[in-house]
Amino acid sequence: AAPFRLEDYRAPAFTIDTVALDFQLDPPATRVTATLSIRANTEEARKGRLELIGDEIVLKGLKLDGVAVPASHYIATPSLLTLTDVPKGPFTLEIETIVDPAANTKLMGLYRTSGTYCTQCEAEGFRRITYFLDRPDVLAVYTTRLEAEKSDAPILLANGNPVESGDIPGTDRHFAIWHDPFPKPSYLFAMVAGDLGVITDRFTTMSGRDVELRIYCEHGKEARCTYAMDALKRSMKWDEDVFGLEYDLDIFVIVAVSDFNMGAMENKGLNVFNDKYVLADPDAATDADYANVEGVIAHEYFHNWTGNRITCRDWFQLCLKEGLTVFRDQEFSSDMRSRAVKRIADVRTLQARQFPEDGGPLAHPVRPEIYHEISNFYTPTVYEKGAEVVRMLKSILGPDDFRKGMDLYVKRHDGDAATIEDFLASFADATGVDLSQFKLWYSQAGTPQIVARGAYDEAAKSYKLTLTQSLAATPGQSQKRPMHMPIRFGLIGPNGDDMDYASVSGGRVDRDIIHLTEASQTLVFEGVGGRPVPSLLRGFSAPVRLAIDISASDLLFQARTDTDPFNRWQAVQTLAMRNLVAGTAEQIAGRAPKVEPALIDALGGVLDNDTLEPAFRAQVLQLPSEADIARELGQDVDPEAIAAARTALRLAISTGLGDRLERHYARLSGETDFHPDATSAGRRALRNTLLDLRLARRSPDAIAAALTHFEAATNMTDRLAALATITQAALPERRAVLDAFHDRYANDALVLDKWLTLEATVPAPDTLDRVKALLKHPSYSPNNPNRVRALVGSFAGANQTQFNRADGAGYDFLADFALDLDKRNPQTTARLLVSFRSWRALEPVRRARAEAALRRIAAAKDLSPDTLDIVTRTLA
Ligand code: DPP
Ligand code: ZN
Repeated sequence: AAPFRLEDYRAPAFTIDTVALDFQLDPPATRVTATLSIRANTEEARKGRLELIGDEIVLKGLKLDGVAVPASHYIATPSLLTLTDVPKGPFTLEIETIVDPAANTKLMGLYRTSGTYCTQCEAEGFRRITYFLDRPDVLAVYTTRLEAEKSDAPILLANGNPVESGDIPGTDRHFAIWHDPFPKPSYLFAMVAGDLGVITDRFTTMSGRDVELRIYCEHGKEARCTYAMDALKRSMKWDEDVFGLEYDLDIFVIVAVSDFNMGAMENKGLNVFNDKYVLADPDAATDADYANVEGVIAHEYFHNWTGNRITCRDWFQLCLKEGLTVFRDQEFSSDMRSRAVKRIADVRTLQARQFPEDGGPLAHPVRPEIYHEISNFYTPTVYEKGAEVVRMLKSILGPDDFRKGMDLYVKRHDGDAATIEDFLASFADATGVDLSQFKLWYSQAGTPQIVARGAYDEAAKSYKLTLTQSLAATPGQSQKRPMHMPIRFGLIGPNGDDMDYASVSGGRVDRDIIHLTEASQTLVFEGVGGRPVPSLLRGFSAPVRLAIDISASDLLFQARTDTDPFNRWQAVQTLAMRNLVAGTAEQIAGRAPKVEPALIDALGGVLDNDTLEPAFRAQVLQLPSEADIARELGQDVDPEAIAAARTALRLAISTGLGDRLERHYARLSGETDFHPDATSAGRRALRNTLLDLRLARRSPDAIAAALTHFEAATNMTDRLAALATITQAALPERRAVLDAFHDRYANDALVLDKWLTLEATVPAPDTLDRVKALLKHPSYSPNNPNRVRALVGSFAGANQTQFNRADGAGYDFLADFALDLDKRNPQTTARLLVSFRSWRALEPVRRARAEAALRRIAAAKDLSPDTLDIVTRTLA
């Protein structure tokens, strides 16, 4: 099929003002009647040809202005309804279709999950319910009527406010009518019907509007929804306080379901969530789970303005809502928790997920300009790099002007389907700042590299800093232009404080921001009192790779003194990465690894520094991952050598820090009550990190300590941390603890996902066989995306040595698995195959085996468009 291109965008020829939907719910045969009020927009449209999109649609009836349309006046295929003779003036079209929710394993459109009817329409699911102008720039007012058997679906929900409900006399059926007064695109439509438990609450908005809040879940799980409700109320308050944005309906509903392709969905007034981002209690959820629930609840709620009230003109603009909303949820979590620790965690995610995408065959701009299958563009680039671009905008403008731009954007575009041009124009017009060069961040793919060189002239008291930016070619883009990059910085003086300077030339510097705009710029700072240690890219102020010629002793100094906590963490990571890269080369050459003593000093200094918050110290003590090292190397990657180097360094650090690990661990012990707040979570994180580092020695006492930690744990965070430590060390004791864990949680699918993940990520040669065996385990379910991701997704995405086995068995397994799953759930299949994205960076033997597996998938008949697209681009 031909690709979609941004440059081909045309405004819709027809407008749909209102949509009335009637669902007669029945598991194998739900009857949907859609009544659309339509009018032509263009002269061309007034000629009478109307095309509505469908996907696997079974048409049962078609009426225009109440009269059946003659067969000679339309052509209906499962994917397209063409009417050849519609009126020039406004008209009403009534479309009757039959849907089989029970057979819908794609989980797009209307489907059943654990007996509940639910919908997922983003991006292109609505066309699986009825024929429609299924594109985000067609905004209509929806009224939804649901009718079902009372016993099958006592709860009937749709977008908007409830209007009416009641029994159908003489039957065991009932109905409910919902009306959403805000015009919206079809991707934001939702309905849910089922037998569900609920918790309720209320929120009074800043203008005094009383809003009813409800969270629905499976019966018996209500108590696990209270944290999500608390997070929702905090999100509503925060958006008022920070952005002045208020909720707009009488009711806000969240439904947790167990079968869901995405994390969650921001349908207007009726958010549908993957239950892993709603349910949390101390016995079943880790601190990370709590943080994710808080972040995703906030994210979907924030979409009510950035996504729903202002939506996207077309799917090329996906980052307009996603990048901005990720930025907003990151800021929310930073305000709720520790800003420094949140920033480190977000940058770790960005580097682990987005950098490899940007550096491989799937690289695409934050705003793509071409796609075959939009489902494959819900990517870390659109989301996480999209958020970084908004963050840079705020750094360039400053917080006050950023807020002015946001206010203007909302004022100007409320009710619109907008573009990135509209978004940037709001900021440019509100502040007078020229953002034309900045806009390149939306169109140029790839991670820029900045090379920094500094020189201090003692006699002249001047410091010269040369910054050079470059950007490698990416698919479809060979030539790149220099971008506008905000480089937050400080010049650290001998006593650890940032030094003042008298003047600077060679570029624009605002407060602590260098505006790098040229390919290369030399800034000369005059009146600098002593030789500075440059602290660049503070807070990771731009999503780039920074190469800086800085000595180990200066990094150690920076780790001790930098006023920017992010760069203190970064200094230690840089030291560790240098060790790990050198160590990998030594493994390959068969030489003994050498450990930089400055690294042990830096780690020990942070560990012992009680002025630093525990969560931050835990982040510093966690070394770069095997995947991080592979990315840093960039070519001829040998995952075994990397793993060996990392194990050796962990042993050296564990030995070097000695009994300080035990001492700090003991000091943090003794807490029994569980509180999910960030401070308590931070103490658990540090204690669990210390346990893990100690086990790097694999001594009998360290093993005993890990087993005791597992047995004595009073919450999931500690229990899972011990289990992860034991399994990651591939200790023989792992079998017994994994089995004990499984049996304890045998009826809790979300916890069993953690178990599946641990099983799949053991770095041992028998893991692949274990994964294959688990595919037949009763606790696994082949059609549930969470189970698939927990087992197969973790194996392919998080087990570097075993997925990348030199014999290619890991790749062959993923290919077989994907070819089978593709028949049932293409979206989840395509997502799994992203694990192949860095295949070209592997050493030659593995590279050849990965390529063979990819080519085998590509050659298969009847691939879904999703999978065909990913595999084709990965091989290109
Ligand atoms: N539901 C997904 C998200 O919120 C897609 N919009 O990111
Ligand atoms: Zn989103």
